[in-house]
Amino acid sequence: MQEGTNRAPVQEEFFRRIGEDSLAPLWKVLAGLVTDEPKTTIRGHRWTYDEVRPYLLEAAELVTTKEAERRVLVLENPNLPGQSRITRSLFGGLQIIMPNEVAPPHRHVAAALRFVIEGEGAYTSVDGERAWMKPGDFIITPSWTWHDHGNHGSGPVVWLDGLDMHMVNLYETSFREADEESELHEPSKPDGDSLARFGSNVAPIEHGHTAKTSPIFSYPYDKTKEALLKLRRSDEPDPHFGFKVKYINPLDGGWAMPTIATCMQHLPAGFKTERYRATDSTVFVAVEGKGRTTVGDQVFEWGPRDIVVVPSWVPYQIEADSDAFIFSYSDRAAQEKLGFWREQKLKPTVQ
Ligand code: GTQ
Repeated sequence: MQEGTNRAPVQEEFFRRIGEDSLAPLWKVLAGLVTDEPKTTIRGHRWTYDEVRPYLLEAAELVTTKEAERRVLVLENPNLPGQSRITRSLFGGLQIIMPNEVAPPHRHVAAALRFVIEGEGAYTSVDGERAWMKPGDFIITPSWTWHDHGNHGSGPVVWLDGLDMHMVNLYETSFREADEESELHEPSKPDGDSLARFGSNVAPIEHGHTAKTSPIFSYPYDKTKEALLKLRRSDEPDPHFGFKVKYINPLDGGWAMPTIATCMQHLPAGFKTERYRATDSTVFVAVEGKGRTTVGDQVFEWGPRDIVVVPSWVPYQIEADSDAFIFSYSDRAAQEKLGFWREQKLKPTVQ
């Protein structure tokens, strides 16, 4: 048919007819499917711990861990309400467990990270080994491992959960199992067993660890902080990262988890990173220090325990007013494996 004639009614009728046979014209949707650059559906956002903590304590009054299974307040990206997403691909939530409570054992294909925010005396158990939690610790629950949590301390314990279930669900590969028989699994291994086997740059000669996740599942904060402070003694800060380390799987040097990338970063007081962007929308949690993060045209002030999310491909800068330690997680580990991940180190803007 010639261009210029009014083809709209004929086209509409055609679309309707092919629609009945489960067909659709690509040319109507192509630009939205294959975009020139990332068109993020999430928004930058900050949750201050001061505003969330009272809700967590209220939740602890309202529902038991037994009823809730996991007593978590989901950090919902304000652009994606009701979807339990902090970024497009990742879940974020704050879990609270009160003294003498347990969260019962289950396992699922989705993997979780725990980043400890407040309190001491709680453990998370992974396939029979307990990791005792301290603020700043990064702990992994690998895919399909039994896990339960408990609090032997005298106050509430709160941690940030990061899960990859949206990736699992994208591929429609979710399985889950709960142990209806028992409220908790008694430890079958001594505390610190994984760190003893794999945490000293050695591994048992026939260790048999074939899982894709690091055999170390607890990365204590004091060790990570010490590594960063040692870097600071001998190196200049990187203009875009300050001092930044990635949590690695000691068996292959890759990311500690197969889907989720995790890092800890140190910015000395007064340091401001240069503009940077990458395709992995990222969740940042301040452990120590105060400062602000500029995300496109948004500015978020943060202090200890505050959480900031930065969308894919939006330039951002982090500025520290006092010595800062910042944990972060994103889907970069998955993106790299698929060949999707890109970054751009932007030049300083001329004033
Ligand atoms: O602790 O097992 O935040 O299964 C969401 C789903 C935590 C957990 C969450 C979970 C868990």
